[in-house]
Amino acid sequence: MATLLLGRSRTVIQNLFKRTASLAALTHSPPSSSPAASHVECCDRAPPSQCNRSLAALFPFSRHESTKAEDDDTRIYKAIDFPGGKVAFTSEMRFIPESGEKRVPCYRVLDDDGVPMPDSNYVQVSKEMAVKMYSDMVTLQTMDNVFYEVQRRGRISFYLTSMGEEAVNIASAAALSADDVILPQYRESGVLLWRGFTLQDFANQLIGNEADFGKGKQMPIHYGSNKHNYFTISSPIATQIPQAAGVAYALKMERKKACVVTYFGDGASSEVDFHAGMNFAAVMEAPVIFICRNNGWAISTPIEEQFRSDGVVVKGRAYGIRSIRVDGNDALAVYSAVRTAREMAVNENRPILIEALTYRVGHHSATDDSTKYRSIDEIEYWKKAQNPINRFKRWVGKNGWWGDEDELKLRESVKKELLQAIQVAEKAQKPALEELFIDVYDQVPSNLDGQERQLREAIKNHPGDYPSDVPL
Ligand SMILES: Cc1ncc(C[n+]2csc(CCOP(=O)(O)OP(=O)(O)O)c2C)c(N)n1
Repeated sequence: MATLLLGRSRTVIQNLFKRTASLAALTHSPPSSSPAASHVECCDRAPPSQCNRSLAALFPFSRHESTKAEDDDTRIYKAIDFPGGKVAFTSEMRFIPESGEKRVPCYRVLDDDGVPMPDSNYVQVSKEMAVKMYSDMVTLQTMDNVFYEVQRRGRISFYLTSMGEEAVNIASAAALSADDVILPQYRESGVLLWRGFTLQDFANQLIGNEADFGKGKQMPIHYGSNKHNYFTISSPIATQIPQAAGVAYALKMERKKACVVTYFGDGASSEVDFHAGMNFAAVMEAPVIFICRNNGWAISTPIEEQFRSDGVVVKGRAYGIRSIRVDGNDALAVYSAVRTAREMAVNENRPILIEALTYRVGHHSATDDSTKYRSIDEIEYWKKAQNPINRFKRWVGKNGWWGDEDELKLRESVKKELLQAIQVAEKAQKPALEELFIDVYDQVPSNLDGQERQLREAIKNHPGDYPSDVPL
C-alpha cells in the first residue's frame, strides 16, 4: 500500500513538473532558438537533476536552496528540482510529527526579580527611554483603572483594559519609529499613548464628543488617529491582519523606510484572516511585524481550546516567516525583539511573527465577569507574581533611575489629569447630527442621504425621544 502511494505521488510530482515547465515556457514565450526555451524543452525530457539552471532562472526569488540533495543518510537519495526548489526523496515513510520534541523556548531578559539573566542578549535602553517606558506603563495602568471605574458608574457605555499587557503595549511601541504604521486589535491603547495621543484625546473618544477624531461614530475604545499613523480599530476580529499585509506591501512599493505592525490576540489567530494575511505577507515579502498577544484567553475560551499547536509562534514557519516567542511581561525582551524584528522587516523586506506570552488580567471587557470561567487564584498570580510593571520597576530602580518619590508624583499627577480630562470631555459639545453621515464616503451616497432626511423628520415629529444636546 505504502509503495503504491509513494509510486503514485512520484508520478503526480513528475506530471506536475512537466506541466509547470510547459506553463513556464508558455508564460515566458521565448523564441524557440533561445537558450531558455531549450532548457525548458530539455526539462520535459531529461531528468530534473540536469535542469537546475533553467528552473533556478525561472523561479529566482522563491526557491529554497537549503535542501541537501545528497545526504549522509543512505535512505535519502536523489532530488527533484521542483519549481520551489530541490526536494530530496527518501525511501522511508515518515510523517512530520504534529509537534516538536520540545516546546519553542521563550526569549526573556529580566527574571522575575527584574535582574538580567546571565548572558542575556538584548538591545541597550538609555535612562531617558527606560523612564519614559516605565512612566507610560504606569499611565496606561492608571488610565485603565480610572476609565473602567467611570464606565461602571455609567458615564461611558463601554470599556476594555490592557491590564497585565502593559509591557507588550509600551515596549513594542518604544521599539518602533513614528513612521511605522499600526493596525491594532483593541487592547493596544498603550501604543497610541506612547505616540502622543493625550489623555484628553482618549477621554474625548470614550465620551464621543465634538473633539473626538471619529466624531462619535465609533464605540468607545475604537480609537484611531491619522496623525499617529494608527488605523482605527474595527470590531470584527482579525480583519486588521490581511489589511496590514496590504499596507506593508504599499510601503514597500513606495520604497518607504518603514514597516507595518499589526497586533492581535490568540483568539484572532484562529480566524481565517490571520492565515491569509501571513501567507500574503510571506509571498509578497511585505515588511510587516505580526505581534500576537497570547494572553491565555479569548473571552472565555482558554488557549487549550483555541489550538493544538505549540502556540502561535510555530505557525510562522509554516508560512515561511521568521518568528520568535518572547516573554510579553518582560519589557526589555519585548523591546529588544521588536527592535530587531523592525530592522529585519525594513532592511530585508520581510514579515516577522512575534508571539508574546502574557496574560489578560482584566475581564474581557466591561460586559464580562471572568471569574465565571477562571479561578481568582490564576488571575491573582499573573496580577502580582508576573506583573510586567513591577518587574520593570525593579530593574529601573536597581539602575538608580527611579525612586519612591518619582512613583508617588507620577501616579498622583496622572490620576488628576485623567479626572480633569473626563470632566472636560463630558462638558464639551456633542458632534452635530450631520457628522453621523459624513466623512466615511467622499460623496454621501443616496441611501445615507435618505436616512439623514428620515432621521431629521423623526426628530421633528418626536423631539422628546432624542437627546436635546446634539446640535441639529
Ligand atoms: C469576527 C468576530 N468574531 C467574534 C467576535 C466576538 N469577539 C470579540 S473579542 C473576541 C475574543 C478575541 O480574543 P483574542 O483575539 O484572544 O483577543 P483578547 O481579547 O484576548 O485580547 C471575540 C470572539 C468578533 N468581534 N469578531
